[in-house]
Amino acid sequence: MKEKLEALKNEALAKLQEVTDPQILNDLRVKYLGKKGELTEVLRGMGSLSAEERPVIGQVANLVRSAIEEIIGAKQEVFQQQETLNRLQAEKVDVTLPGRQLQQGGIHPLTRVVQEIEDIFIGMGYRVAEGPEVETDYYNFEALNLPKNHPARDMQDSFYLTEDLLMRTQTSPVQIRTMQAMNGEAPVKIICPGKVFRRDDDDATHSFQFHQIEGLVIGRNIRMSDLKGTLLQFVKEMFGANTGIRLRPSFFPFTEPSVEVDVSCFKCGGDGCRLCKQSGWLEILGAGMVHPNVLEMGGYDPAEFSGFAFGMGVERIAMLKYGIDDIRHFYSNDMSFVKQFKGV
Ligand code: 2NM
Repeated sequence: MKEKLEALKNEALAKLQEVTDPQILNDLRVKYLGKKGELTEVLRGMGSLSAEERPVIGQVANLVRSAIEEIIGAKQEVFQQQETLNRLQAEKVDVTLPGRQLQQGGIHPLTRVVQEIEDIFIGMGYRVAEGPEVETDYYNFEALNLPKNHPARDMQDSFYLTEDLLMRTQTSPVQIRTMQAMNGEAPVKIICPGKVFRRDDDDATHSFQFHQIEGLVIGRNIRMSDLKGTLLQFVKEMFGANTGIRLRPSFFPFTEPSVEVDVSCFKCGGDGCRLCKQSGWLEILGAGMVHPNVLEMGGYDPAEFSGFAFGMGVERIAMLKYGIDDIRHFYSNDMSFVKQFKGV
């Protein structure tokens, strides 16, 4: 029996020594050490041994078992290390490869200018109000004191959707809606940014769709000097502390009196240059004291309340500020145009 065990050990060790595959290793483990394995098979014969022989053979059997277990253990260790190495190799990352290129976005110049203007007026206590781009004739014209026969109401100049609905031609309808929603409460201090639409042929300085920001203040004893001081403060924050303004008489149906507001050229400081066409001034705002009829339609008694309003074109300001020579650049989705403004 001892010889049998020795033979079993030698055979097992020889075979195990050569194993290169974990699956075969496991098969051999079952073959020799398993419940129905060859060692168990040999030990089954122990019953026929004498009392003196039994412990001796038992010891040999244990040595055989541990010798086989040891080599299996050692092999398992090697296989595991190999597997780890293989996995590391397979998962290897070349950290020197160039990274995936991320496109850096930028804020569109129109958005930038709108945000800048909003921030300045928010800093002066204004709220931002928004409203629909499709308007009724009433809010877009009637409530703004544009009489039925006014040339601006010509079908040729606006995008009419029905007899009564059109794309708003200015953002002032938002101001009428806000006034009415206030139920005669004062003060009102709002700016209304947004898209407006005019039926125009596009060229370098005209677009059928552009952006406006209009402002409105209503209260008791609001005067022309409040308008002047407000706009002066605005242009100083927008174009620099040395900027001045100049008011020229003008006409709008919704304000009386009305003014055009020029800003001293922020490029030459008023000396005259190409940007201001040698005049030293840039025309960027329209403004005036809110017409009594408009106050009334907004729900304010003109005997008790007064107000000022102003409006400016966002594209025009952006074009002056960034030296853009064609309004169509804003809408062309040309990456090389937009890219110039990233990080600006
Ligand atoms: C401008 C110029 C002058 C204006 C007037 C109003 C309202 F709603 F109060 F009547 N909103 N905006 C206004 C006045 C707009 O844009 C050049």
